[in-house]
Amino acid sequence: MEPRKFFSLLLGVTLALTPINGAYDKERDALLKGTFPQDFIWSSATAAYQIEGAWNVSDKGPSVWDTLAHQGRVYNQDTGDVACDSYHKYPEDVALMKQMGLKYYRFSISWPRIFPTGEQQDGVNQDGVRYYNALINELIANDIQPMVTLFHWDLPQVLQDRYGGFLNNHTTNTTVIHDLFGDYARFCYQNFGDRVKYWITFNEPWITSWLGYGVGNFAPQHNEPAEGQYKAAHNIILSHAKAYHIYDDEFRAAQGGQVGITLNCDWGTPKTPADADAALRYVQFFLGWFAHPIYKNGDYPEVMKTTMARKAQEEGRTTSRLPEFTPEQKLSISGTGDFFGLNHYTTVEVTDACCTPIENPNYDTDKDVGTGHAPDWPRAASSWLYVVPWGIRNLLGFIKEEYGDPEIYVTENGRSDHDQDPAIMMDMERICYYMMYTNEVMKASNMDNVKVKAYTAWSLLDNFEWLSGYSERFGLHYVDFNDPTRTRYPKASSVFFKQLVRNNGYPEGSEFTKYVENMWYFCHNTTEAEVNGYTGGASQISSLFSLFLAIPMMIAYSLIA
Ligand code: GBH
Repeated sequence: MEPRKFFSLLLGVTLALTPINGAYDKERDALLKGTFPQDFIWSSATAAYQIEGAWNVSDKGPSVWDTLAHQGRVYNQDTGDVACDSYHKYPEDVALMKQMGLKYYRFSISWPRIFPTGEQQDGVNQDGVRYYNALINELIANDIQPMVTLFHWDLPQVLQDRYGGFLNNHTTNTTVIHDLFGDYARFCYQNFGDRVKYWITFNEPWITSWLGYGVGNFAPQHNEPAEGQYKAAHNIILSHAKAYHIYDDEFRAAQGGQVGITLNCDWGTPKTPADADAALRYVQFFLGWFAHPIYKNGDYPEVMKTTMARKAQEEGRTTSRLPEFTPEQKLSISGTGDFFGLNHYTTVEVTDACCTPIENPNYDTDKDVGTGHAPDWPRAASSWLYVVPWGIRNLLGFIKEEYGDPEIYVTENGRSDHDQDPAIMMDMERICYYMMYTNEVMKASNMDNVKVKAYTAWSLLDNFEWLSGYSERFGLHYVDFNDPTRTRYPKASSVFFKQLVRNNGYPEGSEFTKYVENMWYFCHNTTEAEVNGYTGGASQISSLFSLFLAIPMMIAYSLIA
């Protein structure tokens, strides 16, 4: 018998013996066959602090994340000092992408690696410029297009010390942080824009604002939960607009690229029909906070403004904790996105909690909602990451309706595993996650006519997962962080993803789609099994299936690869 047939048969028998309890919603969760539009962008993403290492080589300045990590505040006292050592090993990273057939790569530039203090007038780190030039050239030489994030959370520490970072005078005309970000953006356009055609100003300003300047568990650890996040967000939106206009005015004609921002949002689904307004409010406070000004009308969402005005009254304040944009600012903010960058991982169940005034208000309670998760939603290694594939389709539909049908680039989506021994190399649950989520994205594209132009897997590599350090692994490739050479090893999911890219979706009749069909109900069932009492969760299921399923599947894949 032909080996391919043999493994296919083995796979079929294994699946036939797998108990399926059928708790998925057969209609909503059904596999859609078909392909993405021809020019669809398949990509994978990383971020500077999470992979580069080389935290102090040449003149690189410290970032707020260097500071936080060096204070021992990360799980296991991990730091990004070496991380994946991509500062030295970037040709290997590019080779991995090439091997997977990826034509795009989303990475970020470290601001303090370019300007050690964050300010150009204090000096430029030429080795930093050389590094990004070399990376970009290596990508282009391998026919991979760079998609560059200017800010993925690693603010130069000096800017935090000198100006309060994004808290800098948020409502006056003497704010320097907008100009400094603009200078940095201009420098990047000047030096790299001949080759970089996709720019993302900020990655997830929600995180920087709320976790960085509100809660303060993320860098720069500023704890001011009543107002810090609103001030920071205000400055970030204005800094984004500045960087956008600089591109528009000085570079677009010559370079012809696109500039957008990447926003993160969990989809909010109402727990009961009575919670529908609350769920909308949740999404407006989360996504609309940034998307409404930038993609709609230069101003915060109406529901945020009225809610915050009412709270000001209740709290006996004369002004709202939500700042106001001036009319000129509104004009300059509105329409500053050539595309809509979206990072999405999970969904929450929302309940109405309106309207109990509380003594120490914060962004979470400002929304007047409660959040939870349905009992049958399986969870990844990250405590916050519940696997709810249909959530992304709902969110994409919301963005289409709410923001005038923009071109949407999914700039991150992915699933974590625990760091455990033996390593999870046959990462079936990540395969299932990518399979189910990309299929929902395809439904949004092909059935709902959402203009989804790109899908980006987070992440190319296992890397420094912020406060969780190296304990949560999101990679398509495994990195051994105890090995000084930081060797990369492909996980099963990288083989799966390669097939997905090659097929540009799930075309009727292809070998790949046949495998996916075989896997489909298993994927929905695995996640059920985890909930229904496989207490070992990810590990137990993965080791079980590495024996019975993953190994034959891997071999089968390599035969059709
Ligand atoms: C993205 O954030 C980031 O862009 C990326 O850098 C990151 O590695 C990836 O996702 C995976 O997390 O419970 O207080 O520790 C997604 C948003 C940010 C949501 C961190 C969960 C944990 C907050 N995530 N957050 S906390």
